Amino acid sequence: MDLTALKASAIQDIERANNTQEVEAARVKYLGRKEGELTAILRGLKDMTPEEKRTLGTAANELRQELEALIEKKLAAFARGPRTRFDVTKPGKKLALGHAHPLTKIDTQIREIFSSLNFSVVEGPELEEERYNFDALNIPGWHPARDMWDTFWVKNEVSAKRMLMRTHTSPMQVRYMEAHKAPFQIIVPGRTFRYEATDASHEINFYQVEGLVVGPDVTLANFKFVIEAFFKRFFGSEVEFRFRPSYFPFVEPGVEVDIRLPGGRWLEVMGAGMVHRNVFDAVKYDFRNVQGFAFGMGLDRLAMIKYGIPDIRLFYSGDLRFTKQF
Ligand code: FA5
Repeated sequence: MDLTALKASAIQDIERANNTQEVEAARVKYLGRKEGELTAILRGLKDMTPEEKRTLGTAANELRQELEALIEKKLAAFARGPRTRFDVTKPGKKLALGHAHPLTKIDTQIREIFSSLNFSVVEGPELEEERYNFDALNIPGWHPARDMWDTFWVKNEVSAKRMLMRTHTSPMQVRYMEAHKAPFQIIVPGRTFRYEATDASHEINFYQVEGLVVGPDVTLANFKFVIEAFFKRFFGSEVEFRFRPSYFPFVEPGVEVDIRLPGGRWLEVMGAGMVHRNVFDAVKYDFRNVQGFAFGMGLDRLAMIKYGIPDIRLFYSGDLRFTKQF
């Protein structure tokens, strides 16, 4: 068989192969070591004249390379699998978009409202030193008020400082005043931790938003104005809330704020009061020149009221049937 005819038939066989076995059969037929047709030609070269060897030999070797490349390409195409065809007339498929968790939404709204009231938003560490969470807030080690915050203590293997997961966002009051001069107004949203039994309105891990306003003439009336403006923006003008006298070591006087639920029941949402002079002493502010109010609200509780969620534990259940409703 001459080389031109062999080439034509080999290319045809390879191209027409429908699967890897057929490609392999074509390879054996032309390039097989024993019976391959092209192999036979190449083997026959040794009996030819130098002139024939040069012309036929070159052409035969080129053809062998060509066929090998073709076979490789064909095999690669089979490995890739069949080509998919698209039906351009099919209707589009809706993408399943994720969305923010209800607590994230509430967090965003709170930041926006306070920013519009000219507050700065700052954040602090979740792993905290005993001094910031307690001592500098007028709660020394012997103080019975420490029992108000059941604490997750954390073993400290690098220094003698006692460490804990912050039980409230109030430590950031101290950190901020240590690093800044008055006047200022800040909020501190953040995660907090308490070693306590859970129920419908208590979690071991929840969120608070601390507020602190310090300046020369700040009064509790200013707090009342700010918090009323916040509630009205957050819940709407119908919201009902009340102040109750309360006690926190780092404020004097202290109050708690409740919000009326649809059923008529009151739910406590925050503690607040005028910054205690011992706290100003701890951060080296002169209590004769500045006053301040501070508050700490439960973000989860605000979310529960706003969305009518009966149990705080639902937020942390990881159940998409719950999360998707918001
Ligand atoms: C405090 O944590 C004070 N740091 C608040 C404060 C700040 C007072 C500044 C004065 C000045 P309390 O433990 O009451 O206070 O918590 C504040 C709010 O956090 C509560 O009103 C409640 O809304 C929320 N909260 C407290 N414990 C939990 C809990 N286990 N689960 C969910 N929310 C909680």
